[in-house]
Amino acid sequence: GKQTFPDGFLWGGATSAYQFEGARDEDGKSRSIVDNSINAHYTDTSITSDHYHHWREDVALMKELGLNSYRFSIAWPRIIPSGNGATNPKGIKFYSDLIDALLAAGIEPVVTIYHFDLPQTLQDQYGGWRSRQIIADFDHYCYVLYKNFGDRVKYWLTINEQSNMFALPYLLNLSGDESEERVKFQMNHHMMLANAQAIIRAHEMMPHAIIGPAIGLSPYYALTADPQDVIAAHNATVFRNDFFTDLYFKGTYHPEVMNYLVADDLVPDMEPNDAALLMNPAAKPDYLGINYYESKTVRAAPRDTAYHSPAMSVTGEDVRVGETRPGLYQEVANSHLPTNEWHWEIDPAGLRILLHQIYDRYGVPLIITENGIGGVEQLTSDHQIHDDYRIDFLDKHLVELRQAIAEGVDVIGYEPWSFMDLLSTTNGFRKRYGFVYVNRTDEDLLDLNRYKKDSFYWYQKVIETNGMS
Ligand code: BGP
Repeated sequence: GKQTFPDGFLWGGATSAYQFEGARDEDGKSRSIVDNSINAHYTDTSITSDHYHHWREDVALMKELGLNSYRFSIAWPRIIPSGNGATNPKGIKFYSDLIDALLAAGIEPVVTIYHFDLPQTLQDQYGGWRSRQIIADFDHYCYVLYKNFGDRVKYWLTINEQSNMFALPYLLNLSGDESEERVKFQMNHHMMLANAQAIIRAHEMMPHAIIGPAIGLSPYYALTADPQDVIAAHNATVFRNDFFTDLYFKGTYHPEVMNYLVADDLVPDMEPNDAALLMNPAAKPDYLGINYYESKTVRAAPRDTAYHSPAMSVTGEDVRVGETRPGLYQEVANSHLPTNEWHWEIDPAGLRILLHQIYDRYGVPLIITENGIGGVEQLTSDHQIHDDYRIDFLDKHLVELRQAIAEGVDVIGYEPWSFMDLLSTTNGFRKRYGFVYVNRTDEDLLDLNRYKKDSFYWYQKVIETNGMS
């Protein structure tokens, strides 16, 4: 018969605070930069799935689904509304109650510390991640979390998808213009230092904690066997993957990226102790969270090709433009792969390829912190969602995941995006990812009732059999 997954494998589902909780302005919470900037085209950000008021019911659904883990994020502006001042007791209580309910249901919390939702006040005060001041403020926020939840939370994720600040600049109040390249590398440098400090402090305060970043990664393929295209795939891998993961695990700037930064006058300002902090063995992540949605394909890009940021449109229409770094690579479509409704390429084998690449390079445990497919869905008159396309997508990815594990890659868990429908970062409620449907549209809140989709029953079986089905 088929192999199963390792004993103790974490079966979960993922969400993030600003996409799921709602209660944007309630109980002392202040606004984050994404509350204010995301999805103005579609829907407001005030209610989303209203998890803040439905959390007991939502945890009961997790239990019914059979989850033994659940990835969610804590909203910094709910915990410390001023960004760097007093702690909000109501914010602490919300997450404390949630964590207790999860543990009582046999569900291990996997907590993301930062999922795009920087307090707006820090953006206004000093430019947020542009300033070194953010490192101390982030450290204080981490201290508050560890102190309040460290006794009960074992699995921590520092910063979600730092790599996507280059792909989705509006997550950081940036425009994606080439003139912002330097500031992006500067922000990235500050995030790396904040990440290192968060890990050191976690190891000091919570000796049993397991902590690391969650990053969005794709394997990069060459469009053809022309060696110039193969080099382009290497370049893209270095710039979009290894650059970030080397800083996390080796504490050093990849030399090819550094050469490029020097040549283009993009080297971030650094202080003398930065290198020691990044290379401190106590700052090394215990594991790496990987968000995987698709592979990418590139070809050579001559020096005189126009620069293009990988920014995806927030209007959600078919306007994805391939990222182009002149002289290095240009992203193009892969004719071998089917696509979803938003032209994201569907590539289950890409997950296995990526896992091998990362595991070969760092040899650390990995956890899939996101994987999934979004689609437009319509509730039937008897409250069903027949999401066969999601079952097919997830099933094929699990086959590849299981094979990667059989081939020796150490993967400890799978947290598909998303446990329940929530606000899509790029497409509002038009694009749904959940195992559970939330009855609302972008325009109309309806009743916010929860309905189990066909994929809910499928995933329940998967978990019951430890991945056999
Ligand atoms: C990742 C984010 C998630 C989630 C997911 C789906 O980049 O970490 O927050 O939104 O992508 O993306 P989207 O909502 O744009 O389809």
